[in-house]
Amino acid sequence: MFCKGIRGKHVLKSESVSWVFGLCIYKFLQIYADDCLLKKVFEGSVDYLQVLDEKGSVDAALFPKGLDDSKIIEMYKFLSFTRAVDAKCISLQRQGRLVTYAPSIGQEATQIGSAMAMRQNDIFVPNFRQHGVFIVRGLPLDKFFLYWRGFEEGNMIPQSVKGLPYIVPVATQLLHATGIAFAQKYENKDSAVVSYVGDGGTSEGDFYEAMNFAGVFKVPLVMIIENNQWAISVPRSRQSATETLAQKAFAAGIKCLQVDGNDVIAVYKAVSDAIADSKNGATLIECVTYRMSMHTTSDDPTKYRKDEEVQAWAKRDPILRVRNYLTGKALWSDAMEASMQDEFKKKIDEAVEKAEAFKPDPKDMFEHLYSFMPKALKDEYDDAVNEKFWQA
Ligand SMILES: Cc1ncc(C[n+]2csc(CCOP(=O)(O)OP(=O)(O)O)c2C)c(N)n1
Ligand SMILES: [Mg+2]
Repeated sequence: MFCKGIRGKHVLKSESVSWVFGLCIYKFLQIYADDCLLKKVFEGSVDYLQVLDEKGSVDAALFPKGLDDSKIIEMYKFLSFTRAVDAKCISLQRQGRLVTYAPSIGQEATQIGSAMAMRQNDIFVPNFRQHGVFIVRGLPLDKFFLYWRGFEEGNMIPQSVKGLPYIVPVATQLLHATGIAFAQKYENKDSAVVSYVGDGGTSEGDFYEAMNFAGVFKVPLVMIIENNQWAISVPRSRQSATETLAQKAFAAGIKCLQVDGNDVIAVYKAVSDAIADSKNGATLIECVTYRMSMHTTSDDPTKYRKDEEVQAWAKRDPILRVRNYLTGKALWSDAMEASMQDEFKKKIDEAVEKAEAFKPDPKDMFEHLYSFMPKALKDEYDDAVNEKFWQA
């Protein structure tokens, strides 16, 4: 590095000069860079909630206060009834007695847990698969069968149910839900809105628009993503590159949580907490569940998913784990199960009979579109109300 100069003094060699110069520049840049480091302006994480595991054991620290065994038995009955109704609908459709049907088998905990968390004044806004929610909220069962037989009369939801009708256009219901939630706040009402969307629905513009509005106006909304891993034949992995669907809430500035959607107690707790906090704004809850059956009765899932996947999820069945919990505490027996199933069968058969006896009024096809009837329509109407027309 050093060498002897002409007068015998030690001087720096020229290559050493450039080395030291380089070091100075590096140090200078380091100090400058430290000064200019990007500041973190946002950081987020998503919590995951499970209370009741696959074996039926509960996490006592997370167990919701005030949830007693009688309520868990009630949950178990609703879970089982929803599955019995689903099984009946598939069977009826295969016999040509229902038009089409979208089963909820495997997703019952998400629906029953959330519906039981709602207070009487809360309003729910479904898509096309929330049968368990309608059941908990008291939709007369014959109306349910009527709708799935293809009669819109079945989709006229009684006021007491406090829910909107089934709706098929994916994610459009979220805009209605946000608007209704805004109205609750505007009118200073003590009620929240609970709405549902599938994993596929979270890719729709309506989903983001609804969340954005909910965030800005801090509306009392609980938006539940029923992530059943499939949107017809499109898997969750092709739906979004995000690790969770819950984190989409960050973009709208609303709270979020991911929940074991096959754990009715966790869903109940998450939705109860979100409703209790809804005066402070909306929450997005992703319930991780699985569609054990077909998308609808027109679909054949064996064409696009592996049986091993279905079998793995069967071990996480939402009903089985509640039954394990109850039998573990000697609160349920085979005899109780058998008498419950008999009771279900009777109830379901009566409702099917009533729905099948329904005679539509042909006038209904004409009466809801115009305030006055144009001539061409009036001619058709006259034919339709004429008994002989139908006999011909
Ligand atoms: C706007 C719109 N696009 C497409 C469809 C056809 N469609 C009906 S259900 C469905 C998949 C929905 O998947 P997801 O949101 O995950 O709900 P899931 O059926 O799994 O409950 C599609 C594409 C539709 N009904 N509406
Ligand atoms: Mg889905």
